[in-house]
Amino acid sequence: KVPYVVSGKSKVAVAINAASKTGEWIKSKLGDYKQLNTKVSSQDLVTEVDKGAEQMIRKLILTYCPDDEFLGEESVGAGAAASAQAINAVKDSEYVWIVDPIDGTTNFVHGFPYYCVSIALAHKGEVIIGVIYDPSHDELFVAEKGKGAYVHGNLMKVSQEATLGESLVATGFPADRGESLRLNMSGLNAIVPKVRSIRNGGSAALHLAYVAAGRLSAYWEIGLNAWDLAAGSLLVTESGGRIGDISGEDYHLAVRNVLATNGHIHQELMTELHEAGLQDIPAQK
Ligand code: 2AM
Ligand code: CA
Ligand code: CA
Ligand code: CA
Repeated sequence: KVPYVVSGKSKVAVAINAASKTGEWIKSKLGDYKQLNTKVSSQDLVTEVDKGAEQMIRKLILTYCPDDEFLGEESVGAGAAASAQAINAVKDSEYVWIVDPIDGTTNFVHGFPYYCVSIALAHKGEVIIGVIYDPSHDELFVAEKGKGAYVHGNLMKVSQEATLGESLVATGFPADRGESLRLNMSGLNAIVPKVRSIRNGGSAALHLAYVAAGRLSAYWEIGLNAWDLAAGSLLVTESGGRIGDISGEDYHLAVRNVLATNGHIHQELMTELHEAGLQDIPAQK
């Protein structure tokens, strides 16, 4: 059974079908793959399912949109330099699909049900479609620029919390064990005592979808890539939230250090993070 297959050949229909079909296939491979490989460290995992899922999405999309460009995580070399170069090459493209076949591979590997397929379409550097599918919970998140963001067809709206004290926030721990981790721990130290509670689900894209759905008040993380953030960025803005670089810069495809909130607590959380040393984050290797 493949849920949410929609008819039509619009780009959003193509994205939805690719995300839901591939998500179901990924779920069917839980605990059933032969090889677990690491990229740059034992924290940086990749399986044959990540690669198979990316191939599946590429084929599903390019069959219907043969003139569009395609950027997938598993086709880019490891490390920040390779991903910066990959984004630079497509940021002015007419149409480019930016895809994370499994966001939350560590969760997938451990059977922790919090991972997703993330598919974005950017037009001349601006994200115009964002689709995220979470097969464990059978949740499909869809946003189109100017048309709102939906989960299960229901319009999403960010949460109303206006202070950190009443907020549930999320972060992620960087795979880079050097300065990025030290900075993140400094941020955690500062924020944990000020908020209602904190979560690390382990999927950047799902954290953004949860901010959009009003389930999280905010999310920040250091050292991410375009495929982690592109689809979720549109979910957040189309549901009334705010997303940008922790430094305060507006969101664009090359943002790596993300702060996404319901809007109301954006400034307060950003100020706290800056005071904790996250104002100018050095570039990762
Ligand atoms: P992934 O599962 O697609 O690799 C969790 O904190 C987030 O960090 C996830 O979105 C995860 O995406 C991403 N991530 C994991 N390893 C990473 C690495 N080595 N560099 C950058 N991001 C990473
Ligand atoms: Ca990865
Ligand atoms: Ca990812
Ligand atoms: Ca991935």
